[in-house]
Amino acid sequence: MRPANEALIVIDVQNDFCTGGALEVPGGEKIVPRVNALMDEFQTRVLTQDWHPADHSSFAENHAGKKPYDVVDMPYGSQILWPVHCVQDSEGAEFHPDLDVSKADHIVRKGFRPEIDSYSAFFENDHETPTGLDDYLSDKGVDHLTLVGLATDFCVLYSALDAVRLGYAVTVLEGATRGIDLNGSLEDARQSMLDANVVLEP
Ligand code: VGL
Ligand code: ZN
Repeated sequence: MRPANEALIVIDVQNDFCTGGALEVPGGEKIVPRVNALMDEFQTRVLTQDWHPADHSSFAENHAGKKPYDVVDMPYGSQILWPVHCVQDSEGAEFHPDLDVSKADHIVRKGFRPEIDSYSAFFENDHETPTGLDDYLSDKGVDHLTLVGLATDFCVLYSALDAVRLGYAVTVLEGATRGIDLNGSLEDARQSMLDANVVLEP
């Protein structure tokens, strides 16, 4: 068992990010058995859940003339437009059926405000509106995070970088992540994480 100052953060292991999902991450579901096993090792286990309203501003179909993967300027910075995914209460937004949700101590839902996307488990994409996860972990005396989940180059990346900024020691288990890899984003994400002193382990 890991010591009490360590937590496991499982990012967005949801149907829409797995094979056949609306925003499929190749092989996304392959990480599930390892994630379940990891949950037995940690005393604090947090799941995040991408949780968008149907009118969410990150969906290409909510922008006239735009298509998925176009980029638009939002008040908080540039935003990639995605296919409709993880709509609240839809099957696509549910956790993968094999993920052992009963082992989770806390679930963070994010991306529920129509006007702003939220990749990170800690802050929305304005980098200042908190999700409450930092307070939850700090209250438990957690200062080391192990991150796994989907997608390596978006929600795992943003969560890892925010966690470092907040003062956590951060390890990403790459073998328990999968990436979207949009125009080389997976390699860029690895480099950004290494530059930020995130420890990448297999
Ligand atoms: C994610 C794109 C849009 C992710 C979520 O979980 O990495 N990526 N929404
Ligand atoms: Zn999303």
